[in-house]
Amino acid sequence: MNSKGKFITLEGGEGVGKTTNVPFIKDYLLSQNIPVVVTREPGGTQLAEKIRDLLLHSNDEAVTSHAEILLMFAARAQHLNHVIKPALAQGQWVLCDRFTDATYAYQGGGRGMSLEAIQWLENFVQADLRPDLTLLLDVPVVTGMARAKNRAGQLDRFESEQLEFFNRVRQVYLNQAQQYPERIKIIQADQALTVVQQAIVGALKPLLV
Ligand code: T5A
Repeated sequence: MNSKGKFITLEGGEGVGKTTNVPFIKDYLLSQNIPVVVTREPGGTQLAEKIRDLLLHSNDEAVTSHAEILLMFAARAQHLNHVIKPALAQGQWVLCDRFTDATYAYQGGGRGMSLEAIQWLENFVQADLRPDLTLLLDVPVVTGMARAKNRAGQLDRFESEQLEFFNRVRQVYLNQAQQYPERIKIIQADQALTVVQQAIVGALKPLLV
């Protein structure tokens, strides 16, 4: 019997509904008697959360694209070794709000960093660890941006980017889904929440057998 847990990631551009759906997915897995650890990137450990704060709210000094991507992977290395790998090894499932597909989309698509460089860092930091399932919540960029803007609070460093940036982010996500159709399932997220959640359950079910 394979006692290793499954690794599920949730991806998509701004305001697609990841945070909204995390508790729903957690409750669904618990209702199936599956122990689940919920976490997020960047973040998930004390040090990685400090890096998150630097990445999202550093406004005093321009953050270079190289510094940004290296900080993303530094946080990821901490998170993998202190949270994700131990949980999976104990047979727990891990539900992570964003992971390396976000680096391809934001740093690769958004910032224009080389996808080969990202792939190299992915292999360096993760070795062969990849998610078992990625739920890519997809909405038109204008819809996601409008949703994010309607939320209370200030926009962070990424949310303050322009439409073109998010179009490139979305395009790389869709390219990733085309490249890895077995792992990445696209969920049409510009529908009523109940419809979105039905689609999420449909994508989760094959993992439960
Ligand atoms: N990042 C991250 C990188 O650049 N590289 C990386 O490698 C990684 C890991 C992290 C930032 O870091 C960047 C990307 C991000 O910019 P974050 O907090 O994880 O930030 O991500 P955000 O996208 O900023 O999170 P948001 O909270 O903006 O988006 P969510 O979580 O997708 O959206 P959510 O659930 O808050 O929903 C937004 C609004 O829409 C409503 C909700 O009620 C909410 O008001 N909504 C719906 N409305 C109608 N119909 C539906 N079906 C709805 N679903 C949700």
